[in-house]
Amino acid sequence: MPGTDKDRSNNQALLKWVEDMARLCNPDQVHWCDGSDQEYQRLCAQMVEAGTLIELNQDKRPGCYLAQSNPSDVARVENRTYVCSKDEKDAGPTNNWVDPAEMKKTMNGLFDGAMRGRTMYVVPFSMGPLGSHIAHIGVQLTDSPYVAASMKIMTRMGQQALDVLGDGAFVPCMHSVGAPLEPGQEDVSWPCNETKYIVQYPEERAIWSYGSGYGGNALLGKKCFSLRIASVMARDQGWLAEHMLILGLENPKGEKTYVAAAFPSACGKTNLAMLIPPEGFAGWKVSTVGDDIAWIKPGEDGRLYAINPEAGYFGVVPGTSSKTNPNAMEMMKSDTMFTNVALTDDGDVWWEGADGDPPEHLTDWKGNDWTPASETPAAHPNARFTCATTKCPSADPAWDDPAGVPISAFIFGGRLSHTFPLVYQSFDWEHGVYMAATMGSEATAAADNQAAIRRDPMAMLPFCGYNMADYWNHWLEIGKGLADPPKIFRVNWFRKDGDGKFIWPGFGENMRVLQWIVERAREEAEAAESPFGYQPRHQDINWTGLEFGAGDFDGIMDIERAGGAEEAEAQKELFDRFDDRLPPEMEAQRQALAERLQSAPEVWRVSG
Ligand code: SAT
Ligand code: MN
Repeated sequence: MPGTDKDRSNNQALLKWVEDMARLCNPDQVHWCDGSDQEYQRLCAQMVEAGTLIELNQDKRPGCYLAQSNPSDVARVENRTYVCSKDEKDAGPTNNWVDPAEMKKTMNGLFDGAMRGRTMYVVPFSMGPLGSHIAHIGVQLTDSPYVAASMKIMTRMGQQALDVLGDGAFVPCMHSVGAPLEPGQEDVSWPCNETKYIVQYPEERAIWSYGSGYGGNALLGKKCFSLRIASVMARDQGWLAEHMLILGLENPKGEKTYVAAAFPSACGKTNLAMLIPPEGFAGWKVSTVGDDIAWIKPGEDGRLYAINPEAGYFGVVPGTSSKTNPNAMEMMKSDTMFTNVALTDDGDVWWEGADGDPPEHLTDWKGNDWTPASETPAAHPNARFTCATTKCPSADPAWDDPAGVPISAFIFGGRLSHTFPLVYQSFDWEHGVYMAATMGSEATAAADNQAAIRRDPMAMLPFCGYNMADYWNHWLEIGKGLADPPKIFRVNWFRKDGDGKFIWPGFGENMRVLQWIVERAREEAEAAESPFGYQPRHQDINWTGLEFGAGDFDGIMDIERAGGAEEAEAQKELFDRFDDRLPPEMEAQRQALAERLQSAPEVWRVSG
């Protein structure tokens, strides 16, 4: 019987599931992935043969490949993503919902025979360090060799995961590109289907994904498991599954502080996770535990401990250069899978925002000729690199520590051109949860200072696997149980001046803000009290190596009473969506902000 492999696992539930799914999907063969380097090499060679991968110039990019996806399959599809809880109210107003019984009928229909002519890969993986008490095991069944190979880079994948699993429970992750082959039918380089479904069943802790081979739609350990399903597990088990990077910051005295930070997409999370401090920060060291997801659990000492469930990066490539992210540039030199960047004539890769001038001629991500005169970008804006954490020059020594790292601060950031200061700290945990719940970004980077804010609570809008209001309540509950809760901060790198120009230089200079955050977390730095929270004064920030006077600082830190009041009012729209599920603490915090603003000066300035 295809699918039974007694040598690989004795887990009866797993063996039965693989057998049942093979019967449903009807693949030509079943391959249990062992996760070895040889297996990865074989998968890549086979994909080069099939035209899915281009082997890059091995002198310039050893161990690197390029995949060019179907132009209809280039990013996560949020409008095709479903949280199918039994009760629609449990999915909440921010998720797409379909009754699970109905969705299962649809899925069974779509998956029936979906893998004909293909191999079904059994991909066992651990999210988190093998055997960690914070980690969990998943098994993905997929008919995409690109996904199987990517999972080897992105997770602890293979036999070790089965060994840790033993006869325990795993999250079943079903995946098909939805492109069965009839006998004799020739394959295409990037099979996928116009019809796409990314389905989570939170009560069963199961995932079914159909029709896409790209990123978070297909690498099911990432957003589907580590955020949507894990957030539900975390709610039930008393921990947190968050869309956060994890950063280690060591001061010149050798004292290390770990922080976790949540930003919506396209706010430079990977760059911040690999930040190199500017000159003037001699003795400071920044290290990377993770760039996208954090699983965070209370420890016996009353602190929170975080692991990065992933083992690799799936980072946006366009815009990456020696200026914006030297560490990522270093990683991409070898052993990297690129997707949807452009190909140079000598078998190297190129993207918008790369170092130097664009070459005279390229093959763009769609396979067409491209020159600097072309009107379309050479690389897709969501082009990605997939690379193992072991290759990250700034990898923290504890990135794979099963115990996790202690978190001293949470940072929440949006992309906001007005109203919000560069940085401020919450008065306490409850106020911090409210600050995180109301975060957002402007829908467009409009210069007119009028753009509406798209709310993205905790940067979890597309990733929370249950009712967002219940999730806020879970955050409140977690805080109550902590003897030493992390301090909570909001940051905004994107404030603009009257001429529509960014005030803050960003990138490595964000280190100045991080230093203040670390010192606040360690109770070593001072602050002024504003209507929003605690804010640094000019003299509280390390300015070595940067000209940024007290006047400039006022411009990025001040709070206009009218703008603040408008914001407090606008937040009501968000809260009203949740009816009786909204924790009363959230509305009380909103009203308290409105009251503080009422008695504030027209413009509150940090310089007094
Ligand atoms: O495609 S992913 O979900 O992995 C990346 C992202 O959209 O944040
Ligand atoms: Mn992300």
